[in-house]
Amino acid sequence: MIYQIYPRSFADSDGDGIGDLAGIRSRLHHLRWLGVDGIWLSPIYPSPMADFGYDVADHTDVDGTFGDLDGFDALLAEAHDADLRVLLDWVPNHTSDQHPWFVESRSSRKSPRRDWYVWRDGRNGGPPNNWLAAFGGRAWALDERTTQWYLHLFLPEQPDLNWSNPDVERAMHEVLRFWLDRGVDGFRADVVHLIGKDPDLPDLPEHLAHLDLVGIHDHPGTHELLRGIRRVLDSYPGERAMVGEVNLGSPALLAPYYGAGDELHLVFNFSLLRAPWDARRWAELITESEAAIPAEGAWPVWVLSNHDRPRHRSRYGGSEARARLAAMVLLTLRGTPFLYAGEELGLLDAVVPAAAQVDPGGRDGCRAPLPWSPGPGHGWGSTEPWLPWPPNPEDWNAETLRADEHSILHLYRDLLAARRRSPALREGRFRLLEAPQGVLAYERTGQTDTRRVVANFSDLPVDVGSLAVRDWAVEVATRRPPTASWDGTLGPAEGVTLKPA
Ligand code: ISL
Repeated sequence: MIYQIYPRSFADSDGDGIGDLAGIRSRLHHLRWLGVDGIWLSPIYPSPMADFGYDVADHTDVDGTFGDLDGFDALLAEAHDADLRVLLDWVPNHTSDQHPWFVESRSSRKSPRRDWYVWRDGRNGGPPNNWLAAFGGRAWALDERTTQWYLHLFLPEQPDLNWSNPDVERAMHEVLRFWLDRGVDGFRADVVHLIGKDPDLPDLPEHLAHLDLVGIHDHPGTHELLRGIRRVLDSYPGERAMVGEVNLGSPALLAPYYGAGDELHLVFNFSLLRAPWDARRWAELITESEAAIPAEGAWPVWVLSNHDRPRHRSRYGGSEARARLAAMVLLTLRGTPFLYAGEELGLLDAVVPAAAQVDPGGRDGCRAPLPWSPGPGHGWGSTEPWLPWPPNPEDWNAETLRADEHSILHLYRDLLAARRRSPALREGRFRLLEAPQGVLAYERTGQTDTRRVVANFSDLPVDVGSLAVRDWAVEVATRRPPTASWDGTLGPAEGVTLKPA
């Protein structure tokens, strides 16, 4: 299980209201106690923060807001001592417009780095093609001085790199080596499916022209680039992994990004993150994913929340019961679950008043700071962090939840412990079970053990006794305290993980 840390919002060591690396170090014990295997840090590099770090101005240093390289080395060493792997965010598709590469590239049409980015002449006085940017507007900006347009699939402050230039490929491999040499265990690769592009940059057909490229771009040229990236990782000792963000619609479109075991190690599957609260829909998506990413081939990834979407508890109408049930499913499916910091605390999105909004993508709510304790400052040493607290931090904070063994935090911990104990939950095969309406049920079978998960998504109590009473005992229940002897009914939004009696 990998735990995503959004460094600005995780923990603050110096009271400036922005999280930092020393803050993360001071909270590693929380992750160890919870049962995390590894952490992924959203970008920590020097950045003008137009997209809060996804606009990288220097790939091989740490932004002063977060600390410095020595602080990073210390964090890495402490994480490794605590048996935690460390993945960094690698942003290969674009840089900041303040990156020296781009400053040089835009300086003149003759610049030796001109071709490091995607420059084109305009068409009929307008941009070179009809592409749109992810944060609104067209995907091209005109550089007045050199009278050419550059491509930016995100903000104008995030020009796209030109990966068809071998010098760019080499330079970005060097970035990987810089951090691999320091000992990192791998990377989460930001929108990595965007790096291969048709050099003709053709218009999108009219029926797609209202969409930005992020959800639809699927160019075959990317795969050769991924194999090159994989070779860099494979040249290092130990296990180094690359998990790629590939934002394509259906699980079937993700499978090719694993290659023949020679591209990405893991590919995010956002199908549940995008799904409504509906047992049948979840069953369909899980079945589709199982078919697309079969046990013999690759290893799936599951995720319900991240720094780009409203938190899942907020998406499910704020219900704690649903958040608990979702956690049970997330942590018992076949694959590697990714947790977004704070979901183990059952956090809701913060309500961010218009005047306090800072993200160009409207994603501030899910990026609210994590409350660590009750009382002023909630462990941040500052009463005014960079974004408002999530709702009711007096109750919804790590310290208070940890003191209550029936809290959602303990449920996450118990589920992770159950996963660690059971080869079936860790690596067993997956089989969907027939279940009453509104119920998602499945079995996981390993070499030596079996588990069943029965999850009632509906708002009514359901009798699932035929699936689950005889021969089965409750191992983990989302309801706390669990009823002493289970009678085979599940209340609204309740679930159980069962083991053979
Ligand atoms: O944020 C989104 C929707 O709310 C997505 O469309 C997002 O832009 C997409 O998932 C790509 O995300 C990644 O790259 C972006 C960065 O802003 C995101 O934070 C990152 O996760 C550009 O680097």
